[in-house]
Amino acid sequence: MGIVNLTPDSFSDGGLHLDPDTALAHAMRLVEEGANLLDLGAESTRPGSLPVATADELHRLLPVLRQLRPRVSVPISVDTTKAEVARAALDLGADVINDTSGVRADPDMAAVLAGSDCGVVVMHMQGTPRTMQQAPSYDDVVGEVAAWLAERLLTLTQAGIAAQRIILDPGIGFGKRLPHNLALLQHLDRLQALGRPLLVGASRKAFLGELLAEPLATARLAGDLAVAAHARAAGVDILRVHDVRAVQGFYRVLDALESGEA
Ligand code: HH2
Repeated sequence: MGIVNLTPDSFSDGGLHLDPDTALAHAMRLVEEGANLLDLGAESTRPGSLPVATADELHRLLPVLRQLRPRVSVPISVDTTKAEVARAALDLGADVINDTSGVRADPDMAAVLAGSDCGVVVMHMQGTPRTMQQAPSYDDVVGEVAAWLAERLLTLTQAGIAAQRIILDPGIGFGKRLPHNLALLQHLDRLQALGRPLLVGASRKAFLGELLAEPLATARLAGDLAVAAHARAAGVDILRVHDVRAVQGFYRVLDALESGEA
């Protein structure tokens, strides 16, 4: 899953693709580089960020989605927690709604999703983006995230969203400190036991910056590749990344090394 941020303030690439033509070119480049799925986001969820007005989110998203949809054949996901944005995106041909609130932020979201046949990413977050990194706390992070995702799965299927449409995501970096992120990545099998595909998004995130002693988000590729290797070995279904070209190249070389063919 290649990330296309249409925001002025995303933590690693805010402002780079604000102009619709630049965003479109970026999205199409990610597909050329091997993205099998695109994720368009018009609201940053970085730690400390505040919600964006619906009109602003629509204004950033719709012109790009409208132009992109007929130009690429890969599925398009839209990263939003707002029912109105999801509805407009689905009308323009989005295939997946990626809701970082786990379909909790907007009381109308579940009904919009139930009325469509789109894929739905349900992500775990402790708190809200504004406050989530102030004091994340768990007794048993893996158990609590697994139980939370299981509860969301049940509630959403009862709301008319078939389980087969749902993808689960531990929400790396969303109300989690370094040990929490590591524990979740080390025990992905406990989340896979819920029986749904798993999405992992760790690209350029702060915990990698801590491990690498690298304050610059765009300089954390070594961490992204380590997560890519780990996720592949763990059988993660969707890896959400900024650097599609590097991750696809990394996988191609691993394929060659592991193929047994000389
Ligand atoms: N991470 C970010 C945004 N959306 N969605 C899912 N499902 N999983 C994630 O881990 C995830 C996500 C944060 O990354 P980014 O989009 O680069 O930053 P920002 O929220 O600042 O735009």
